[in-house]
Amino acid sequence: MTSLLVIVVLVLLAVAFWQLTKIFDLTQVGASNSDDSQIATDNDNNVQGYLMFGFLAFIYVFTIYSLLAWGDLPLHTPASEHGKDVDNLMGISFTLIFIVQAITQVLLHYFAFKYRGKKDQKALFFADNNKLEAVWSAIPAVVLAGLILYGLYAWNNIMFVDEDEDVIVIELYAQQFKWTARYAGADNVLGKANVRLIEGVNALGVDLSDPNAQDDFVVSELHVPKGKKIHFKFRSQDVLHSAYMPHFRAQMNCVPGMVTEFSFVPTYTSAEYRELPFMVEKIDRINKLRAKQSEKLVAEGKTALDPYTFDYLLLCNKICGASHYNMQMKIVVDSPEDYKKWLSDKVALVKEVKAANEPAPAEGTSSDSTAVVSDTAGAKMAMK
Ligand SMILES: [Cu+2]
Repeated sequence: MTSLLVIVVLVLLAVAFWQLTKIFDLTQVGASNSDDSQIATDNDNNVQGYLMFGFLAFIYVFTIYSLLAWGDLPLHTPASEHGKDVDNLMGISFTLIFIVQAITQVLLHYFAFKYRGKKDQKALFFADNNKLEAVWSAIPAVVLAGLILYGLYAWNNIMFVDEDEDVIVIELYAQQFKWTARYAGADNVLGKANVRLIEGVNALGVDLSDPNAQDDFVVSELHVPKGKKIHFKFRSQDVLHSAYMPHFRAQMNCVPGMVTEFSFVPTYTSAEYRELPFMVEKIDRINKLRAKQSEKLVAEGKTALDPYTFDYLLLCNKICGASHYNMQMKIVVDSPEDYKKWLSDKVALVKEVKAANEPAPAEGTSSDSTAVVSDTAGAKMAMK
């Protein structure tokens, strides 16, 4: 709010200054040897020409400064098998953009300077040149076609899931504003689900009568084993969400009424990723900032900040409502042994629902409002 006020004040000051100069100009009317002509002189054109060069220098200095100051902020080593393909594609695209922009900006500013206005200079009438147009159309067409073909090839490789392949099937369920994960269990097939079946503990609307649903279980922290292909199926309860797992270079929209998919193989456990040199450095840097901030907080009598530890995250990458920014779930990549251990104490959703419903004989009054339904389920659980 303060910054907005500052901007408003600055704009008003600029307007006031501009009006003052106009008044000043008007007071000079009629004064001898004053040049109030609206036509640019050679001197004006020279100034504008050199300003073009100044702006060119500004673009380059700012680009170099940005690279030096913030160049280490983007995501580093990918934590999935296909991640390097995405990074390659990104790297090639950025290199091309960088080279093309470096050349075209120099040309643009140089020609603006070279052909700046001069007294008595006449513009040359130049209709067209077919050869020139063919060259500058063909080069971008060939380069872009190459990029697009490579991109399609990479995307098809990433999205291909062999039906017979040994994968772990997990459903990621999006709703305002949280994620829930449903594991397909021992049969590795998710039971059917429908938003109309949402009731109490069964917050994902799983069809509990479906044989495939009998071993499905639901968790609020995603665990996956390293080195195994995970086949995610996404659903959304309400609006468009987007499941974004930046460290795995994975993103897929979650669309109400349909199931979308994405699969990848994690290549580093959470513990291994924390030990990568760039991550050790990053954690260190963040913790130094936090320590500094904590000192300030403690001096003010507030609680100090917790030290930061790295965790993989599943984020929402579609602005889906007021708490969108906080729609996230922790992802833990375990070693295969740890994953097995984690799996061992998971209770099937069917059992959970049964346990929640046991002491309530007067059932069957379903309501359209899930909030009301879950309240009664909560009450039922409390009664137990
Ligand atoms: Cu969302």
